[in-house]
Amino acid sequence: MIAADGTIRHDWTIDQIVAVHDLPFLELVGRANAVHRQHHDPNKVQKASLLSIKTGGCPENCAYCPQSAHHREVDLTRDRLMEPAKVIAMAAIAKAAGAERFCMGAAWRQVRDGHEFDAVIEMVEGVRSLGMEACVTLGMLKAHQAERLAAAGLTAYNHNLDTSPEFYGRIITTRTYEDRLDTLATVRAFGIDLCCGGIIGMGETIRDRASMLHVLAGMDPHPESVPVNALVPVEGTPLAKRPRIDPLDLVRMVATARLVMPASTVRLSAGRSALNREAQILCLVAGANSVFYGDTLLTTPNAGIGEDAELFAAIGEPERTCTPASAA
Ligand code: SAM
Ligand code: DTB
Ligand code: SF4
Repeated sequence: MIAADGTIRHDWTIDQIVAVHDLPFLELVGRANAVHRQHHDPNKVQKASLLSIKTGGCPENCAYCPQSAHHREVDLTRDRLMEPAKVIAMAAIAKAAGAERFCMGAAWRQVRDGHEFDAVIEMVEGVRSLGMEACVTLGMLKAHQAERLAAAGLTAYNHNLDTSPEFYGRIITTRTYEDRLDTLATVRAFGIDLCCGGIIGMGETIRDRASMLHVLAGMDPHPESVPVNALVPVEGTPLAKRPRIDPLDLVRMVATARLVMPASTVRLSAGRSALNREAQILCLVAGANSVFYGDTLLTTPNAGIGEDAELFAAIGEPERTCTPASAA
């Protein structure tokens, strides 16, 4: 049968990944949970906070994205790059609310040298000096820019494949899959962790989902972090009318990602606000071990902090339920 036994492998075939994905549901979740427990603390869920540091007006035409300048019908206010001091203050607030990682997103096609990139470097340094992990997603970047980000202490760079190589052309035509892979290789070359995943619910097949996981699992090492997003259909984008996915499809995707990349952090990302508490917990059982935390993602609503308090109370967060050192 399929050797999804927790061994780190880079030679998965698409057919094997489809076979894993299509296992009977309880078998799949059971196996994913067993592999998850081999590699991770089953009680630990990392909270990552997201902030859009530069919003809208992006020259790329990603069909799902409210920030693309091509989708003129979207109701979104463009915003210039935020001031570093403001961003760092927001990171401190997120830390106080329990976030361990702070992720900053800019609606850029690529990084350009100059005062804006200098400001991003200052943001990364500021977030790191708070003792938080820092992640940025800025589009494509060049070697000397990755080098500067690494020197600033950047923990991870987020750059998603979004979907399979086969389906990609139906979603984005302004940049190629190869461009994405080149950026990922550049990031890797400077020792920055990769945060790389994709979106389900855009009209792709199960084989497309497996094919995207095949590209990710073929990377050596695997991306340290793999965000699994469910499409948030936004009015005014070409994918606005896509139906929401069945939550159990998201569970299957999470479980499959866990089985083919046993040691990576699997992040339950966009689309969480459409899941009830129990569906989210099922994703955590199936191997997700991080969530985006905070009322908004980049431009769309996330699961609220209030609902998340209920979620975390239900699963019993060890670090919160233990007696704080100061009171011992
Ligand atoms: N411009 C940069 C880039 O694309 O590399 C960074 C920002 S971009 C918004 C980051 C990721 O958010 C995208 O790659 C995509 O996977 C995800 N995303 C954007 N809009 C989404 C939506 N409506 N639903 C789900 N995921 C979305
Ligand atoms: C990722 O994979 N998902 C996050 C983060 N990386 C940058 C972004 C989700 C964006 C959802 C749509 C929005 O809020 O604009
Ligand atoms: Fe631009 Fe990123 Fe949105 Fe694509 S996903 S339109 S690159 S902000």
